[in-house]
Amino acid sequence: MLDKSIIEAENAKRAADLETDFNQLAERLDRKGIDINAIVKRAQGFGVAVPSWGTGTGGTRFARFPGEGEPANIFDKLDDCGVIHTLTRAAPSVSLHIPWDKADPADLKAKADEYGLSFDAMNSNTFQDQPDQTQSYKYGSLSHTNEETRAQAVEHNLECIEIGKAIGSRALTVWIGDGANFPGQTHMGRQFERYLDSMKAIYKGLPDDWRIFSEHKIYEPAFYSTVVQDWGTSLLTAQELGEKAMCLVDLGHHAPNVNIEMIVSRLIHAGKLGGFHFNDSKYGDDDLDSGTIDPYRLFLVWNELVDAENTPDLDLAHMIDQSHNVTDPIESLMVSSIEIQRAFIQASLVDRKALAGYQSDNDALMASATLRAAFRTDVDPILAKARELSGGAIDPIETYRASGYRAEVAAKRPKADGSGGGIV
Ligand SMILES: [Mn+2]
Repeated sequence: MLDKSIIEAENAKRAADLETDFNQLAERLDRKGIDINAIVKRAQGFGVAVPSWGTGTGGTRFARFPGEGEPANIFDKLDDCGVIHTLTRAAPSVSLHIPWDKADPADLKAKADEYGLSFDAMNSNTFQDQPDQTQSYKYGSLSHTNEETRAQAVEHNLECIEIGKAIGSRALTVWIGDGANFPGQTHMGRQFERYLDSMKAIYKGLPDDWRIFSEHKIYEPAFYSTVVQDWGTSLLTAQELGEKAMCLVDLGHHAPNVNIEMIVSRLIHAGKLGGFHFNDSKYGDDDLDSGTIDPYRLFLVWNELVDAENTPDLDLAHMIDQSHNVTDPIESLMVSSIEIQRAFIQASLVDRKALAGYQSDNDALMASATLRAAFRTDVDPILAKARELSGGAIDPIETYRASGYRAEVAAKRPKADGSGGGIV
C-alpha cells in the first residue's frame, strides 16, 4: 500500500500552482455561467473499472516483453489496482477475468476492501483452452458445432456468475472468439443460431439484479468472419435474450473510420447500451491507451453519453480494456482513467441549450464550434482539484514515481516469463 505521506508531500509541492490555475479557470467558466465547483463534484463522482489483466504487460501475437515487478496473481493485481485508485480516485472498481483470476471469493473481497475497491463486470474466457477442460475451443465455443463443447462453454459462463455473486459483481461480459477463417468453413446462419441458444442458456442462470453484456468485435482471432462482428448482431442478441441483456461497445472493435458515437446514440435509442471498454486504436483492435490517438472521438462518445445521462434506466458500466506493451501498466492505467474522466468533464461543459438552437437553425458551423469550444477547454485544474479533494494525488504519475512502488514490488514478486505471444 502507498504511504499516504508521499501523496501529502508531493501535493504540497503543487498545491499553490493548482490554486492559481483553478481560480483562473473558475473565472473563465463563470463568464459562461458555469459553476466550476459543480463540475469538480461531477469529476469526483466519476469512476471507471480497471481490467485485472491490464496490470500485467500485454503483448502481441509475436511476443511479450514483461516488465519489472509484474503481478504474479490476482492479489498482486488488486494491489496494483489499489495504487491506481489511491492516486487517481477515478478507478474504484476492478473487472475480473475467469479463470485467470480464480481465487477464494472471501479472500478477493478482503483484498479489495483494503483499498475500497469493488468488483465490476465479470469476464468469461472461452477463447483459449484451459488444462482441465475436456472439449477444445479451437473451432469455437458458444457457437461450436459440437453440443458438448457448447455445454462446457455455457457451464463456464454460469461459473463466472457464481463467482461474481460471491464478490458483489452484478454483470457478466461475454466476448467469444468464434468465427471462421475460410469462406464456407461455417454456415453463418446456423452458427449464429447455436450462439443464441447458448446465450439463452446463460441468460437463464442470470440473477434478477444482474445484466449480461454482449461484446462485438469485427475480426480476430477469426479473420474471415466472426459470429458477433458488429453492433447490429450485438443488438439482435440483446433484444432476443431479454431486458437484462445489453450491448457493450469496445472502442477498438470497429473498422477504421466507423462513427462510434452514432452507434452509441443508436444503442441508447434502443435502450440497449450497457457499457464500454475504453481504449484507442490507429489501425484495428490495437488496444492502445485511451485518448492517445483520437481524443476528439473519445470526447464525442462522451458527448452522447452526457447528452443522454437523464435517460431512464440508462446505467452504464465503464471499463478500460487495453494492452500495455511498452509502458508501466500502472502508469498507463492511471493516465487512461484520467483521460476518460477528462472527456467526460469536457463533454459536461458543452452548452447544450446553444447547441440545440444551432441544430434547429441548421447552423452547422456554430454547432460544430460549440462542441469544439468544450473540447478545447483545458480541464486539468478541475481534474487535479477533484483528486486533491478526494485524497488523491495532484500529479499521479510523478507521485507514483516518487513512491518507488514499482521497484519495491519488483524486489518481492517473481520474475515473469516472457516466452511466447501475449494476449492483445
Ligand atoms: Mn473488450
